[in-house]
Order: sequence, then C-alpha cells, then structure tokens
Amino acid sequence: MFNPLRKRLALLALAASTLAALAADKPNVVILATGGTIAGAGASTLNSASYQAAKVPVDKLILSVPELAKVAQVRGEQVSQIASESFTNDKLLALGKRVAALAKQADVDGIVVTHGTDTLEETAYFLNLTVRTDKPIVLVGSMRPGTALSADGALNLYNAVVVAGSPDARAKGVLVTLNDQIDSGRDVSKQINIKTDAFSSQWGALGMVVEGRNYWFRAPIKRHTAQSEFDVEQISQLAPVEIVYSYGNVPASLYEAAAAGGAKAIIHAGTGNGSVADRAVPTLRKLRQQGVQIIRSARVAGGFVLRNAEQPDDQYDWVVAHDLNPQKARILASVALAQGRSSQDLQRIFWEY
Ligand code: DAS
Repeated sequence: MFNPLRKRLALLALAASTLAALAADKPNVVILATGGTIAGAGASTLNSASYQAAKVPVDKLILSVPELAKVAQVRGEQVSQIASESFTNDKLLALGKRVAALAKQADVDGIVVTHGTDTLEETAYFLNLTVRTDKPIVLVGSMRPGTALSADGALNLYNAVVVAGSPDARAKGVLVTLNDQIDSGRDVSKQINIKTDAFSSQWGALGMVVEGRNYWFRAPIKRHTAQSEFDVEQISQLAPVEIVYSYGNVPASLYEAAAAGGAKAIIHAGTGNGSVADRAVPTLRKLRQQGVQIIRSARVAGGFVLRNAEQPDDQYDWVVAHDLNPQKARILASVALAQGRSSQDLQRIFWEY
C-alpha cells in the first residue's frame, strides 16, 4: 500500500525541484527601494497628483507586481523611505556603496533602484559615474502613486526588472526606465512635473522595453561605470558644490554666499549659453582666484555651453559644463573634486563624462 505521506513528500520534492529549475534559468535581480511616488499612496483612486510619497515598503511593492516572478528571481532591500527632493550627498554615497557591493556579488545579475522622480536624474548620473560594473543598474520611479487609477508604477517596475535582468543591457551605463522608455542615466532629466511621460533626453532615448522585451537604438559614448576613473568605494565624502540660478537682476551676493558656505565649486546656471551678468563677473573672477572652481552651465534645457563664447573661460580659468544641466554638473563636480581634480583636469572631465 503506497503511504500517502510519502506521496505528499514526493510531490513537494517535485514541486521544489521544478521551482528551483524554473528559478535557475531566471536572472537574479535585487530591488533597492529608496521611496518616492512609486512607493506613494493617495487617499482615493482619483488622487493621481496629490498623495504621500514614500509610504509603501519594498516587499509590498514586489508583491503588488506578481509578474516580476515570471522574468526574474527578485529580492528587495529598503535602503531608505524618503521623497527624493531630500536625497542628500550622504544618501547618495550610502546608496552608491550598497549598489557597488551588490554588483560584485556573483549571485546578482542586475540591480533596480526605485526612487522619487524629483532627483532621480541626479542619482542615476552619480551611479553612472562611480559604480565600477558592467552589470545593468536601472533606476525607476513613477508619476502616479500605486493607489491611483491608471497608475504607472507597476509597469515601470516590471520593465525595470526586465531590463536589469537582460544581458543586452550590460555595459550601457546606468539606465532609467519610465513610460516604456529606456534612457541613459547621464542624459535623462525630468522635463514635465505632472505627466507620466515626464522624462526625456535631448540626445534621445537608448531604446524601449515593450511586453518584456528590450529594443535598443543607440548606446552611450561618454565614459561611465566600468570605464570611469571614479569609484564610489574610494569616496568618503562628496565635495560641497552649489548652484546659483541666474536671471537679469541676479545679485553677486548669491555667489559670495555659496562660497562663504564652503562651496568648492559654484555651478552658474546661466541664461542663454551660460551667460554671466556683468555685475557678477568680477565676483566670480575673485572667487576663482580664491580657489573656488567656477563652472558655467545653463538654465536653458537644450543645447550645450560653448567654451570661450559668452565668457573668456581660458583667461578666467573657468570650466564649461558642456551639455550637462546644472544639477548634473553639480554631481560631476562633487565627484571630481572629492577625488582632488584641478581645473584643467575638470574641463577634461566635463568633456569625457
Ligand atoms: N516628491 C517626489 C519624489 O519623491 C515624488 C515623486 O515624483 O517620486 O521625488
């Protein structure tokens, strides 16, 4: 007579081995959760724009998208639970060090970082500059909380896990997936603050992810990740770098205040092509002579700042931020100065990264 217990144990063993076999051919993806709208919750399904960010824990996020298990072996870590407008340098470093450590693990094939959309572009660029790996690192957020009608977070998260588990996403630098699009962490920025197609790159997306498949159309050429000279594991503190947003009536005192606050570099978010108001030039020249790096970026979203055009950068020993917007220029300067780069070296770095 066949013992029913033995039969049940045999079935359990078969199920376990089947699951193991199924899992064995799936990539291992770690989801590092930091907060933001993708973890947000609103009072009703109609609250698509008014809600509280950073409420839902990572395990609940993962459970809310059971389809993840079809494409990867997923596990989550709650790195922080904040709205990303408050993502400080210290939080950047802590996240970067965790990503770098996981990327070194043989049992990790890709990493997803869920993040608020407000400063997602800064974190993506920071990781792009400082995590020495070819493995896919994918940042993802959402513009609506999961409680809202037509919430975008679940599919954004699914797409991010697909890309993070994809061998063809390796060595493309840090990636950002929202709204079915795959953008470079270097190029992408939040251009619209109240639509689901909020993110874009002026040089174009790298590709799209549709129904669990990646479609690539270009690859980054600027240095990143494994080819970077920077290493988050070697950085104990980011250099203090501040941004001054310029306009017709800008007082020179704003630049003085940034320097007085300890800034090692000032990002000038200039009008037009990084133009500097006449009353600010003597102050910036004085601050440069006092050792503060002066980096001309632009408040204008598109294009790039031309060296020696609006200002004689060679004569003043100033740096131009190339096509980087002020917030990305701040990240690059903070990293480069943390590893003690000179102004000549700084300009090379802004050309290369
Ligand atoms: N406050 C925003 C943030 O956390 C919410 C979001 O869009 O993610 O960045």
